[in-house]
Amino acid sequence: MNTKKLGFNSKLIHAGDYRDEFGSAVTPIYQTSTFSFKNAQHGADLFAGKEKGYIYTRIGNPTINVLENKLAELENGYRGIALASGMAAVSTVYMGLLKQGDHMISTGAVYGPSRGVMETHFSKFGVEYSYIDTSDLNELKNAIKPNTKLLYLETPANPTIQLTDIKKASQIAHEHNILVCVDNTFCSPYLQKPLDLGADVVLHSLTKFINGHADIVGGVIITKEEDIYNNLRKTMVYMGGNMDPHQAFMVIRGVKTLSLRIEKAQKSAMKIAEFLENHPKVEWIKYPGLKSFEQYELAKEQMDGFGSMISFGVKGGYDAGKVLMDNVHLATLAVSLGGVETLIQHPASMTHAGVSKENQLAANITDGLVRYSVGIEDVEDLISDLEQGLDKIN
Ligand code: LCS
Repeated sequence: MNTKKLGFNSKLIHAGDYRDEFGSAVTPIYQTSTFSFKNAQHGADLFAGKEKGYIYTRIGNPTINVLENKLAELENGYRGIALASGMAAVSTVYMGLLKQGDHMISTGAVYGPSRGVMETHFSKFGVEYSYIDTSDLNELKNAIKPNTKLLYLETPANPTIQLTDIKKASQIAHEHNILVCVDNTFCSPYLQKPLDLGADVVLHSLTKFINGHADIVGGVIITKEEDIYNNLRKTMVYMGGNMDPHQAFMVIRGVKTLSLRIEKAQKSAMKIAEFLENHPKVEWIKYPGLKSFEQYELAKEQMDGFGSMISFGVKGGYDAGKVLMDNVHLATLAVSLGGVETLIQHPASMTHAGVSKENQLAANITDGLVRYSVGIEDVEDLISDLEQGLDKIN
């Protein structure tokens, strides 16, 4: 079926569809590491690229391909590459697009390990980097060097919820022949389509909203152009960060309800954000849907909804935040995000603990910051849970 012209929800269900010889309505799991050749010539032709078909699961697999095609269509991209984790996607992008002596500019408040792997591993191979506030386009212009090859954006950023204007930042980058990659994990393609806004590559931790059920880890890279796709596909195959067929099956199942889950969660997030904003024990709050959010206009323009990630600080800093985290019962105290269950965590000591204190503070990841990922429980229950937790703070 040609699904290109269908609406987003129809694509969620049908894009990438594959029917096996039995007409299975749901994509089967091809749990195999290798595929037999019809004869020696067939094998040689597959390896030479003269014939299309499957060879070995690290290189390609029918179940994984369904997921890759579905996600590429949802992001309006050329093709997708599924990987074992979001971090496999991040490091494959760095490995494929950067070489010794190249420079990368990145949002300072990215997911901790996306920064950590650059600072501790890619630096060993002579890759240079600048972590800046990419929401400030002048700062971005000033950070560009003759050897800058990649602009790596995360918007909304984890965990500060700071936004970067993808369209304008991409224009600036392209004037200098710099490729743009956007980590779209916090939005999913339901809320933001970076390739339509000018980015060259988009990636996700599928572990979050796209799978949505906190039961697998996975990642994907989607490119706009064929040549970048070919480069990154080869990088993935050589580095070996491929997804497993069972993982792919789980994500194909999970993503079908993406819009239903996000609609429900973001409606609740708006109510929770309003509750927190008006609570006397809350010192500050960042949620793109609040009129008080500094980048509210950009959020309305760039995103198709405000999402369900909230960051806030309680009066009394970390000690008070700790009391809250230890006293909520419906929200689970755990890292990760974007699942059907609400999660709460403390970035400075958990997800971003690998980032030095100095760099945390430069990126506004303060000790008092608590991150809240809204799930699909009843919003009244979530608010009561927060209310009784906040009451425990002196
Ligand atoms: N990009 C973003 C924006 C993320 O939030 C994460 C994980 C990754 C990439 C890496 O994906 P993974 O390898 O875990 O699939 N973020 C996490 C977080 O905030 N808490 O726990 C994991």
